[in-house]
Amino acid sequence: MTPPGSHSASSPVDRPAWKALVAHHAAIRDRHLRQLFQQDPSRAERMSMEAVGIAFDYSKHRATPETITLLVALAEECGLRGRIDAMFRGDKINVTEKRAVLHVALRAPRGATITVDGANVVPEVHAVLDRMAAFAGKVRSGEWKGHTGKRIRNVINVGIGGSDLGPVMAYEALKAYSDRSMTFRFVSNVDGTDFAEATQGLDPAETLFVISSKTFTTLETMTNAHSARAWALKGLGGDEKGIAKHFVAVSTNAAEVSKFGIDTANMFGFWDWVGGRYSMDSAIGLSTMLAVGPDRFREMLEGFRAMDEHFRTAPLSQNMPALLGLLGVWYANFFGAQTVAVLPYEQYLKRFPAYLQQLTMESNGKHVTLEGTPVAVDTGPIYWGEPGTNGQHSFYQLIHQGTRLIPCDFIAFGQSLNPLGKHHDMLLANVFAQGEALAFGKTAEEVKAEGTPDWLVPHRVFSGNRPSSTFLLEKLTPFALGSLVALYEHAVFTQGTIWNINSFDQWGVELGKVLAQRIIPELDPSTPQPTSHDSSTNALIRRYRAMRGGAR
Ligand code: G6Q
Repeated sequence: MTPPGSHSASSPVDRPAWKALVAHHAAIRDRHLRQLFQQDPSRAERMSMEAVGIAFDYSKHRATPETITLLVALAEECGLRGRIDAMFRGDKINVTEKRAVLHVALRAPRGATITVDGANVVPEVHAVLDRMAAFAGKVRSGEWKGHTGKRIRNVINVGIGGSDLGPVMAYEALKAYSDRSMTFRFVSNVDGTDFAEATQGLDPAETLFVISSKTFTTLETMTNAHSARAWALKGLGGDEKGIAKHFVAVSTNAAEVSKFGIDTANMFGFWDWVGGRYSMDSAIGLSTMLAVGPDRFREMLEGFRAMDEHFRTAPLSQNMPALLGLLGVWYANFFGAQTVAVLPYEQYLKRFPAYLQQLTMESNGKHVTLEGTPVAVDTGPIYWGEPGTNGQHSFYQLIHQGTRLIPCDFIAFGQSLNPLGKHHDMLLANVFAQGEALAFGKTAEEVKAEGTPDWLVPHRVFSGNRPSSTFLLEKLTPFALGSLVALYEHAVFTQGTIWNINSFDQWGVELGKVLAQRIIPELDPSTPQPTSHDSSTNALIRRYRAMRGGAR
């Protein structure tokens, strides 16, 4: 055991490039983006790149080409290249769970070979995709009928965390490509309201439940799945045989799936080397495939794969996920930025920030290194955001004039999926304007020159020098969505490598789960009052028991 407070030999702070970055930061931290742009007329060109259909402008960062060189050197010293190879090779890099990390295998081409424990996993991946496609085809065409002979018109995905956020986000993102004659809903919360609202107005005879759970033991999902079963049975006249036509499972746990009463012939599998938050392109994406069809789903996989190939092969100085990840390290560890705002100027990406919150924060919210010693530097920043332009009329004030430094990721598309008069020009004008305003601000002189009275000048000054990335893509297609998600997946991986942490476990979610299991029986007023907790928890439970009364 290394004593608390010490850090492991592989801590990034011991790397020569880190030390060089500390000195470099001291030299450039006060330089204003106005100055940086004035000094280098080719800055936008030098500090931008394009890959996989994504134009990435990182010139509005408080960084110079030298910063990038040093960050890339840091990545090299931290062994990013080797880590990428290890992940793609199927090494068990998730050391605390002794698992390979192979979401990249989910989008590998049919003929590829990726070996885990001596077996090539790619044929299995494609076998599941083919089964999903056959099933989705039957449901979408109406060939798959419900128990009473009606066709399936409603699909409800029941899952939580990684088994919900990806499916919801992808459904919303690709809604324009979805079968509009079908209804898609998502139940995740154990709060009964979520279930009640998701089933509201639907006919059980036309409803298919996709129970999505890697473990098939998650409290929320199993509770909702049992309520779904009861709801369906009631609607189908209590005939147990009806379940087979209205329930399918996505899981790695065949035993629990059959115990629940779902025929494993209607189960779509995946593997322990797919982390929940990296699973939207596995069978967990079944609801996505039902919505947009197998061809569109495969286009999405192509987008993921193209970004995988870019990440695997591009030099780090021209590697979009690596650069995005490294810029995150630059702000988190050198400027002390606590958060990153993700601001898609695309309504269909409204759930993208929520999706990224899990991807980034569950992956890199870690306090110890791979060796189990305390990390010496801050790890995963807080991700948050809302689509533009809505956010501009609320929290952008703090980004522009508050005291905190909040790097922003702007995401925008050249074409609208719903062209409507001048709307899209207005949307894009706003995203460009925000990046410009944040970077360059408005000086006191400029404010005064507009005839502003002296007393009001300080209030109207924008200091600027607030950094942002802009990602500009042609159009929100399934391919584009896949490439964007993979971009962030690999940026997270890059950061985890620099911090020398395990981005693929999530022990931090365990304690609350265990305690909840302990408390559930204590809420029954017919049991003795619990006294074993702290005085606060005991009192809250007592109060709830009184409120709850005999109601059930
Ligand atoms: C993701 C996490 C977590 C998980 C959910 C659902 O990386 O592990 O969010 O996805 O807890 O788990 P199940 O799919 O096993 O129900």
